Amino acid sequence: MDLKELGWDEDWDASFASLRTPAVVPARVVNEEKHYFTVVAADGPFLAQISGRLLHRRNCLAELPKVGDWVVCTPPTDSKAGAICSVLPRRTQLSRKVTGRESTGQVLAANIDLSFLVQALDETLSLRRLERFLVMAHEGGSRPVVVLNKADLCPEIDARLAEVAAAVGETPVIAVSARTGRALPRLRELILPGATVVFLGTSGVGKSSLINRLYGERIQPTIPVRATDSKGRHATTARELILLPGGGLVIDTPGVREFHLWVADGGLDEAFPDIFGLSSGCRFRDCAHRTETGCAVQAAVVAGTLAPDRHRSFLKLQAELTEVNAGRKRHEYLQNRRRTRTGTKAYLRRPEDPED
Ligand SMILES: Nc1nc2c(ncn2[C@@H]2O[C@H](COP(=O)(O)OP(=O)(O)OP(=O)(O)O)[C@@H](O)[C@H]2O)c(=O)[nH]1
Ligand SMILES: [Mg+2]
Ligand SMILES: [Zn+2]
Repeated sequence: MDLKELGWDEDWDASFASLRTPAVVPARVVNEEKHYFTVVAADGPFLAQISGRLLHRRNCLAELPKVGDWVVCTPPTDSKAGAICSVLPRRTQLSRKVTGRESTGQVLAANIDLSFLVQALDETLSLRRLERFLVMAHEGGSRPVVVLNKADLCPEIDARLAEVAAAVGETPVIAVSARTGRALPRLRELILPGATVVFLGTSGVGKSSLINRLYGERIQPTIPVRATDSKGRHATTARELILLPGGGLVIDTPGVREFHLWVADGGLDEAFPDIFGLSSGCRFRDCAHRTETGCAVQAAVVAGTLAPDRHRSFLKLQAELTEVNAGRKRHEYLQNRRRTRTGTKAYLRRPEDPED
């Protein structure tokens, strides 16, 4: 297998150089089970476990290998299982806040070039949810594309497209149908050889159906949505990196129902370019666009040039991020204190991976 097909390039080579020994190989994580990872190296796939050293050395859960990571491995032998010794620094990643836990981030996938934000063109379509996914994609460094699936179910595609386009600014929006094949060649063209594309969206929007169509075979299971509310039933249960015939890599993910954002620095501005653009007219540089005087964003809402919903949505996400950032600082402070007291022991637990 040519590693280039999996996305390997000169920069990865440079990042691997200092870790290179005759005993190790670079490989990409394609699948994650409870205690095993499937990785693919030049000689093919094998199962690997996290080495004890890596488990000890890491500072937080986010540093453990995830689907899409490039890792340094010792391949399995007759007497020993394969082991992941290190994770090469990620170029991009998708993270969310772990549900039910105070302030830890969970990396969903690593080294993503494009994020397909998939929604269905039915009553489940939600601009608010789309905005949230947009912030997440931008924040992690991947380029988003909005994919509106099930176009065959929608009698007024152009109107819905216009609504969505207005909410996502420059982000490309494509209406497709996994059922009829509409616009699938356009979708396929976006997935360049060696590039990694993640499919994100709630359960039932048709992520796996689209991947099956792109692959040309039914490789991922799909389940019909509930007739009453068009909601899915979690057909996909694990994230998985898939090499498409003809090149390009896609990651299928289980539907996320609700998620909280995790540490966005620039993601919010990029997901709301209209508000970002307006903010240069605010009187205060650090204007929060809430109650400040001389706020150009509030003025635009009053003048009717910015939708009140969009403003509200921005404020909500901004508040969430402020809280996440504060929580994260608190958490890091406490962790550092605890680590100096108890060594690494408390951190050896494996993360459970709640999928909602
Ligand atoms: N009408 C119509 N139905 C579709 C289309 N794409 C997918 N479906 C149906 O929607 C249902 C859910 O599709 P899946 O591909 O399982 O959805 P998913 O996003 O992978 O869902 P999870 O794996 O649960 O996150 C299946 O019954 C599909 O046949 C489409 O373009 N049009
Ligand atoms: Mg699926
Ligand atoms: Zn303002």
